[in-house]
Amino acid sequence: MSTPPKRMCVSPSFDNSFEKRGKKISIEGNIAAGKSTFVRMLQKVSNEWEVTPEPIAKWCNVQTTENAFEELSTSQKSGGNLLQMLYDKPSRWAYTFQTYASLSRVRSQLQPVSPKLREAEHPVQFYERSVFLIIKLSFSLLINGQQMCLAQCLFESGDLNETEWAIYQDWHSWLLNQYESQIELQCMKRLHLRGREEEQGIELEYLEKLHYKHECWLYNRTTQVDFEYLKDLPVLVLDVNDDFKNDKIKQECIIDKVKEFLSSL
Ligand code: UDP
Ligand code: D5M
Ligand code: MG
Repeated sequence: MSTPPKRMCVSPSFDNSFEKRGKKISIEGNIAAGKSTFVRMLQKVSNEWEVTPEPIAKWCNVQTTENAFEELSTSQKSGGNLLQMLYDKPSRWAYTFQTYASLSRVRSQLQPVSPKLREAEHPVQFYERSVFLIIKLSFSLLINGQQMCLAQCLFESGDLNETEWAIYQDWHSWLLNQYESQIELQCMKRLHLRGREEEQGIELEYLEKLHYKHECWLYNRTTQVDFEYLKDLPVLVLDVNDDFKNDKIKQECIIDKVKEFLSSL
């Protein structure tokens, strides 16, 4: 079978010019670090900025055809809750979860660019975790998560066996290849504050492991990555140890850092 083209049905000149102007930024961070809160804040800053939240609704209600980003209450859910299944029995569901999380992530990240963004002079797309990377929300002790970190943790804890891990790495690298062109207690506190039912059994140890993975991946940059160039991608580290959700001054300070970072790219 021939290799499919990397991009389909696009006008090369128009698409190129958008790709030249546009920037793609991924917001990475541990569970409950504040990524969703952060991207909601970014969405309001500029008409030229668009955010793609994590498709969590898809994982909590697998059969839904509704908005993949909108969390539903327990009574609204009718499909299988894969996130709950993962936390209830990781050894059974980790692989299924990784497959579905990757698929839904890639699908949401390949949504066509909105006409408004296409026309923008300096368009920026922010993704809440992604196959691309850059901004990391950080705490002083525990820092933040990406697909690979999360999957690797599940392998190291034995919830993905060697064969599953090998298969996962194989198709994860393949997917990246196809699409590459286009806490400490604070974290735990936020996790409980958010009160997502599926996550109530998460232990600090798991967040600590994720923190360490993120440190290696984005700060020390010692994690083996799929492509050499990923090692050199610029990373902006934002300390969100203090509450920024309810603090306008802190928000302005963070937004200034993001703008400065964008103009340096
Ligand atoms: N949160 C907060 N102050 C902040 C950032 C986040 O109180 O400065 C809360 C937020 O309202 C939520 C929880 O922390 O209840 C986790 O945040 P979010 O869902 O944004 O985290 P994510 O898992 O997306 O990183
Ligand atoms: O993450 C949303 C929830 O989904 C949180 O409980 C972690 C979990 N999650 C997300 N991606 C993965 C992968 N790839 N493996 C395991 N668990 C995952 P939040 O931090 O709220 O955005
Ligand atoms: Mg989130």
